[in-house]
Amino acid sequence: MPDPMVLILLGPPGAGKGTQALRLAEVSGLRKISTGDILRAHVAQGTEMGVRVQPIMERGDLVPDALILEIIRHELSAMEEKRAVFDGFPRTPAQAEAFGAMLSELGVPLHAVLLLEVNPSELAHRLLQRAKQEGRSDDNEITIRRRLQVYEEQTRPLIDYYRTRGLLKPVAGLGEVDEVFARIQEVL
Ligand code: B4P
Repeated sequence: MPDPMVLILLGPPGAGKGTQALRLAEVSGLRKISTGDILRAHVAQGTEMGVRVQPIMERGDLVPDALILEIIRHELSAMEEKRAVFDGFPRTPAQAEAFGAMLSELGVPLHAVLLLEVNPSELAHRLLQRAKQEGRSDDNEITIRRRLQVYEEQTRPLIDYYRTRGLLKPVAGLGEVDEVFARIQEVL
């Protein structure tokens, strides 16, 4: 069985985390775990959790840490081979701390944290484009502004958190999807 391995994709909304996580999963055989996708599936299915998180996501706020950690614990325990790329998780210092503890308990190393860097005007442009294509309910101007603010306040501290642990690998997120992916492969 291949060795356990975990990667994290960090970056503001619209930086390309979901897009690049999919690529990584395709070429490396890592499983893509996107907390955003899991939450949206709950909303679409109208589960108890979905009903609870829908208004939070539509405002552009973060879902409570306890709920997210419950999802992650469940995902990790269901995986036979602990090899995954996490897209959009962790997003707060509390999530990062708890995730670190979970991984140590399981003996799974955190290989790297890829930080996708994209300027705010390009982020807004991408999300508004996606709104036209996919009609995601949190891709509207007001919510996008809130999501970017939440990123600055709650998620940006993770950059230093992982940098001080020697795990942070910044990647320029501008350019074609293929170009960004090539940069990711280079830093890995
Ligand atoms: P997410 O689903 O994680 O949404 P996101 O941050 O907007 O990133 P996403 O992965 O979708 O977009 P991407 O950058 O790939 O979160 C949604 C909500 O769920 C959060 O607001 C929160 O409420 C909740 N949530 C999720 N995780 C949570 C957690 N851990 N804790 C608490 N709450 C949580 O791409 C954006 C667009 O750019 C796409 O249309 C893509 O096609 C395009 N794009 C990508 N790369 C490009 C490139 N190189 N050039 C041009 N366009 C590109």
